[in-house]
Amino acid sequence: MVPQALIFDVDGTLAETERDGHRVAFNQTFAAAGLSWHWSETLYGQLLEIPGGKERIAHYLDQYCPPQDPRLPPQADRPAWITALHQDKTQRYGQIIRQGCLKPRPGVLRLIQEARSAGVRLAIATTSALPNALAVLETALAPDAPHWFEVIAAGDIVAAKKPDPAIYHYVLQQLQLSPQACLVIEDSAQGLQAATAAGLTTLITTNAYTQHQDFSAAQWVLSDLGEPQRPCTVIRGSLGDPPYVSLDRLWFS
Ligand code: XBP
Ligand code: MG
Repeated sequence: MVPQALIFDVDGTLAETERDGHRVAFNQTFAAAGLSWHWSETLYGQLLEIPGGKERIAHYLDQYCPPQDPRLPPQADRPAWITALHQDKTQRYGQIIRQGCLKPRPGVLRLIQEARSAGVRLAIATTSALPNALAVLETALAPDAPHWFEVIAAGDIVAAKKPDPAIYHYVLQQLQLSPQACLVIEDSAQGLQAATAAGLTTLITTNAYTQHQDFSAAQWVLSDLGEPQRPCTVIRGSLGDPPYVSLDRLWFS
């Protein structure tokens, strides 16, 4: 059947936001806080295995910083310190996204418009903080794009982030739909794991940071959603010829 709702991930799926958006904002925050931390493009690829900005900072602190570094706050004060760093990063990320010319990934806007015209419901499920998700929707899609989505589930709205399925359970509950009625569009293995654990079918569009991940549980694995005049590369699943994603091609059982 054709899905009754499409549930989109944000970072890496709607737009390429990680390398030149989130990463840059983290580095600006670290510099402004007087920290000598710098997340290179390569290191950031490894850190992306930890979804969530606060969780990523905490992981970096644990794994890459000497425990007794006198420049760092004592252990008991670290959660609040990380929250403050992350708030600063969120502000900087919003500025970067709103200044820049963030483009949606190929086929994203077309598929969303097609869904809106056909009455297919739309939702967002992202690990990123809500202000960051809204900045991407408004900048990459359209200023009123947040209103296109019935549910925008972001960041700390659930206690456990992807790969935990909580965010997808939350979206399904808000939509009052069964997992069989919805299709998820994701870019990462953590996102796929979360969606699959919630019983959802997933279409993956890969990107430079995720292309080597294990997507064997996905129904489709594509380079991007493609356009009729600019087909995508199909890595898994059948899509028709020329390959690009449109609603009538998203049949699944
Ligand atoms: C991607 C993430 C996020 C961002 C950072 O989310 O893992 O943590 O990298 O955003 P998704 P925050 O792919 O689920 O959209 O700093 O706001 O957490
Ligand atoms: Mg993503």
